[in-house]
Amino acid sequence: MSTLVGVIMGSTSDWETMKKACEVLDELNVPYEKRVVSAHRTPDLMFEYAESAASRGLKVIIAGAGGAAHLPGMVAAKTVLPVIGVPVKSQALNGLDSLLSIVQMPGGIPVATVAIGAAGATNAGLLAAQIIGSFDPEVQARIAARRERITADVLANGELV
Ligand code: RP5
Repeated sequence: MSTLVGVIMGSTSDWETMKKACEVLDELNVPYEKRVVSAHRTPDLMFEYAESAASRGLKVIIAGAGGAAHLPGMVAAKTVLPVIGVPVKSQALNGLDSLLSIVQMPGGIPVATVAIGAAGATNAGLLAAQIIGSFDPEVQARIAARRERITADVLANGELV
């Protein structure tokens, strides 16, 4: 299968968080690519990546960044693909800066923003897979099976003694 999801992040320092999205995509066998694309350090690359994403066959972009986290919003401004934004936990403000930078988009250019940090990155991977699953029944079936495993695990271990 061709690459369907682009996972990009502002810095290699974001990888510790963003690898959670990739782990989910690996688990669900959704083909993806991953690379550092910085809104501030490589702005031309960011525009080129966003502008060419749809014609290269990508269906969803997951973009993670921290601090002045402009990457998801600027990528969303240059593509009509759905963009999922992951606020990476920053040192100075624990990711609140990242969250507000990503979530407060002007009407007309959406970024689907998830929670700060690892849980958000995991959910970004799941959301991307769910988008792919809406037109790929095999991916959707793997997501449903994953949900059933989570539910069974809680039911099996939920009794506190
Ligand atoms: C952002 O600045 C990156 O997304 C990263 O979260 C943050 C810090 O980057 P480094 O200084 O660690 O490269 O652009």
